[in-house]
Amino acid sequence: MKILVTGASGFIGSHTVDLLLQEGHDVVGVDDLSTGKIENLQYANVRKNFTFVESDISGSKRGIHSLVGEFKPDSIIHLAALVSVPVSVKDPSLNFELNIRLIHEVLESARLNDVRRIVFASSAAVYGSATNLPLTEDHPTNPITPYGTAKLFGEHMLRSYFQNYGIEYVAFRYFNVYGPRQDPKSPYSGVMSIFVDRLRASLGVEVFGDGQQTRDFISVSDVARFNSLALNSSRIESGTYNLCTGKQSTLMELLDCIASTLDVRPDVCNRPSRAGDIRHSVGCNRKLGAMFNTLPTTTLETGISSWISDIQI
Ligand code: UD2
Repeated sequence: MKILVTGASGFIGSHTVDLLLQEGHDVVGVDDLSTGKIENLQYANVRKNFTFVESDISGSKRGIHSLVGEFKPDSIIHLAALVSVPVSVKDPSLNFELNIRLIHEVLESARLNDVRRIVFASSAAVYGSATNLPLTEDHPTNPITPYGTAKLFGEHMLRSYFQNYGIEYVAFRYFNVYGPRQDPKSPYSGVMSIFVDRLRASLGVEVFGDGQQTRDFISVSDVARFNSLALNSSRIESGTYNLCTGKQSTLMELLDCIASTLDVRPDVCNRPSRAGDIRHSVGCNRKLGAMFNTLPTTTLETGISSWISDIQI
């Protein structure tokens, strides 16, 4: 199978590329290296079945149309995006370019080149404020930010291209993904990468609020596995799926787990709750399990300990 991965050198993209290569697929990865890092493709770049293209696929030079026309992939996994929710609020035009116009171009390139299937990185941000938990796929979608709204647009366009042109699709609503290669240095980084980074450097951490807020943390290794299943399963039911563990962890549980794995006593500074923070988030993964006959398997403890041993190698 020939697979095009957009956003290949990013956090989720690079793990997905590595797994697809291990499974023996021919992979073409494209990334403009604006947030992704070439070091993330260390394993991939020495593999014969991998081609890397450094390009901005939203641009006219080696854009998505020319790449899909040149490589003729069977499937595309579209992970290239503006990934920061706060940046989408500060710069909605950039969000429009990268998260709305680009999915349209990806779909058009697929239609014009007979691509069979698209896997798309959507987000739990499509739900907005939850009215009941756990979030199931039929929970109302009321995204609050330009980012969440763009992801919902992407899901609807995928459905429309499936209905009108027969292009199969899976849109995964990612919950809080964590693991190796997640950037801890941006002010918008996920809490796990910040905590791991700071505790490893014997620095204190900030906890916004009482630390009893909960999230559904999913390991990037599980995310890569489901991305591959969505691309490669012979039969799929096109649609949207929560990609989550179904387990709720409090921030303090998370901190304890990281601290005990590193064998440190965390120096915690309590801060007021972050504006706009949601209190609890957890997804239901029943639809995911029914489709793929498997569920995410990595517990928080094993995910954190394998992440930390990966950094220490
Ligand atoms: C995600 C987005 C965020 C916003 C939100 C909307 C990311 C990284 N974050 O936030 O931009 O769109 O969804 O629901 O995509 N925390 C600390 N200390 C820190 C960092 C975070 O206490 O140093 C807390 C934070 O206040 C929150 C929890 O940790 O209660 C998780 O934060 P997060 O940014 O990792 O994820 P989330 O789901 O709140």
